[in-house]
Amino acid sequence: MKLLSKNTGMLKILGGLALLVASTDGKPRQLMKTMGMGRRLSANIKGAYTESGENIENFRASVRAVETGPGKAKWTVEITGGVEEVKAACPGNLNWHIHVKQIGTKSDTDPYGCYTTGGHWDSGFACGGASQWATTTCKSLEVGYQDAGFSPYSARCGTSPSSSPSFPKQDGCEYGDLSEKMGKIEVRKGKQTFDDTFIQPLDTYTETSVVLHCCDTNCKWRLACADF
Ligand SMILES: [Cu+2]
Repeated sequence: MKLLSKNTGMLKILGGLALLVASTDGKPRQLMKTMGMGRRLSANIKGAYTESGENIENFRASVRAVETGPGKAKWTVEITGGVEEVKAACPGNLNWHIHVKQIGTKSDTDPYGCYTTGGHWDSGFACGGASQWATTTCKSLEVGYQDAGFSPYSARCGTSPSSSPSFPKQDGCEYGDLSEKMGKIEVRKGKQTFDDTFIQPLDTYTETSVVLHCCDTNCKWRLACADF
């Protein structure tokens, strides 16, 4: 009798668990999103185009992000092809940004359309040199890129006095300025991870793109790109 009641109790627990799983179908993901976790972004880069006009068709890289908490994400960049060719063209590491537009019309001199993606995502008006608002609103705010007379970007981006591990000096940067926030991408095979502590909910960026810049001389050359 005792055994029977024990089994019945166990059955009730199992039944309850089954009911709980069934009734919350789809909701855990929703709950995670509400808590600022689990949203994802990914872009697959195929091909690169160098400043000297060389098309590195075998360059392959993926750029992924997953939200890890409110305003936080972990980025993973993995380069899987074309490393030696890109290294030869770009001896330095690569800058990388979220650009505001997806890839548009491609051309002979822009075979991957990286120059059609607009400026950096900057909904917080941090106003770096390639901010989406660099020639419009940033001008009226009188915050120059490196204009010492006003408020240079270098004095705003990542200069918070806080040194808390959960707040490691990324505030004041453009949300899309991934390299200035977290560091440049090394040109090597394999995965590199970056911790972002200054980012909007990742579904903000579903209509944007990621652009990699060759940082040999001026970091402006748009080497490769892909839509998120
Ligand atoms: Cu860029």
